Amino acid sequence: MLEYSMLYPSNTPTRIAMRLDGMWKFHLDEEGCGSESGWAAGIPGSEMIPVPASFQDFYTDKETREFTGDAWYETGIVIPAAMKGERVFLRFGAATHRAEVFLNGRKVGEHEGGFLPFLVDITGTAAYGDMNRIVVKVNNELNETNIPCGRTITLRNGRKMTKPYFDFYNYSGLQRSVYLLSVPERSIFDVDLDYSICGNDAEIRYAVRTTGEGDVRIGLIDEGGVMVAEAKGKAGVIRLKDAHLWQVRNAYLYTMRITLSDGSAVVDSYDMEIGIRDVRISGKDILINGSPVYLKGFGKHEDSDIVGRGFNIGVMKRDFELMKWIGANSFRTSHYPYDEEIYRMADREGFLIIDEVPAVGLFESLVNFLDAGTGKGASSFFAKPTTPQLLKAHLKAVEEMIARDKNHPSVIAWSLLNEPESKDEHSLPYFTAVFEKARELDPQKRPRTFAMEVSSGPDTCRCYQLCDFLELNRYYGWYIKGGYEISDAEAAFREEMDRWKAKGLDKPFIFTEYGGDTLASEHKLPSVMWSQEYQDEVLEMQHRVFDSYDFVRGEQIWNFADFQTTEGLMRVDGNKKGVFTRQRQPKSVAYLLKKRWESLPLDYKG
Ligand code: GCB
Repeated sequence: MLEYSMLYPSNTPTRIAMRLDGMWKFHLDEEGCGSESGWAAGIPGSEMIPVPASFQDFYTDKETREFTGDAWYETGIVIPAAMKGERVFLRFGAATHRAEVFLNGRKVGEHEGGFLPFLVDITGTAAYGDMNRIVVKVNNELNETNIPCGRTITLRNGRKMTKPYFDFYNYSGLQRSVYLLSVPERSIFDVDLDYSICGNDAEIRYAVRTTGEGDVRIGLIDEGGVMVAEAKGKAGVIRLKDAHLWQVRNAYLYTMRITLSDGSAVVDSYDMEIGIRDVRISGKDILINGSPVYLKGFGKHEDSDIVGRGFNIGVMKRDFELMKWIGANSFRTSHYPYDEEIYRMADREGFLIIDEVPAVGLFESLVNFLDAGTGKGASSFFAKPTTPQLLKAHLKAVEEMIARDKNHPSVIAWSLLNEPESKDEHSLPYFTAVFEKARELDPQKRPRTFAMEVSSGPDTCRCYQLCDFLELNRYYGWYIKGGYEISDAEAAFREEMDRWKAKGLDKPFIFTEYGGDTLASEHKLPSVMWSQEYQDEVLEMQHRVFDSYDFVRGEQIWNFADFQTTEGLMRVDGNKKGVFTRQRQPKSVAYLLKKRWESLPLDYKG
């Protein structure tokens, strides 16, 4: 059980949530001496950097960009005297990949895992009505005991370097907002919600967890500001006549007002937007409110110029506008849970999210992630001395992700791993533990799945039966028989699909990755690989295959936009499989997708 509340930080009549974003002091610990040198009490130098942002792309020297080790951040805040008597926290949206937090020179908390929030209780350490110094040591090294997996090596010149087992740049730092948060001593800690829909009516089952006793009341307010239902007690059922359902690309959000009272005095009050909908899998159908949906959309990344993986509200807005323009209805948060603002926006815009835990790179690779697809990795990633620790970190990330995201109507499924080794005998117990954890923690029992690369095939994968629907990442026509061999690629693709079909699984399949790299600068007639013309041809072939199998119930192309990766022979300054450029302008394939997605009905094949 998490020791802190994962509720989104908002101001309410009883709570204060102050964003501490802005310019923070910053210092890279080149010598690895910060801790012994007392930087916890104040970091050296006068360098300033924006928070939130990745630190890598601001500077002009390569040593800073590629820095591996501890990056130290510092800021000063006056903690209002009015907060005394409340529970006071620092809340980090994410610190990649691990952090230690110090307040006025004293260590107040730490956290492992770079893509989920954590809180640090500073109630007893804060100087109220006075200046407080916050110092954060953020470490970006990769290993095999935390997710995502990779290695950290030391070059002959003594500098450290990360070798990710995954295909995105190891951006790091304080990449999401930091808050100073005060909540009452007795407060609302968590809420579980689950829905049943019956004709025009809905049933909302709720369970509120509090710290300390008190009377819990629930109010449900519609979009017009009218209180349409009320309930009393920590757990109960709200029956709503003529409920407005949250529908795909047609969202309706109620505000749920939760109060904790002592007699007539309200001790805590918290509002959150909820959407009434249910998600089920029935045979090959993915059902939202009982109606089949075909997923159209993207695997994405949080990635943009200059701020890297830092949350950028403008980029978020542009991305949603582009997804609406192209006729998409969904995305996967490949390969880690995104900033909370993105889920809130998806709730409003009616997008479906497959929420992915940062379990990527669980496939040892000799060069980097590319070997994963060739099956060259070690045969037992899940039987190493480090496996128990890895599993512990993985389960904790699942717990944090579900605690954070379970009440977003947009979140329809949990993707619990991306492209792991799923072929050896040791994978099954590991996967089973992860899948069971997700089932246990999710009040809505949403579908669970993991994304499979090509060597996890119908005859080799030992774990696909755990999935409520299958996610396939397939690059026929790109990594497999690209260019003039594309006709053989199609044949090989169909052979694989026929083998899946022969299994008679009666489950939906989603393509969570397909496509091919394309340089926005290249046109060639006739096509060659990397030209925009070839990207169109690959997609046409892949779509033709999807359309031939009725159990394919969704397509999320890789990737929404070009994104940064580690430099190497396979990547021309990043992965160029974007439908849009990194600057969010369309490649020609965007028009092909727009035409297709606008013409496919929502219940395609349903
Ligand atoms: C994959 C990975 C993704 C890569 C992609 C590619 O299978 O899941 O992270 O970026 O392939 O472009 O190779």
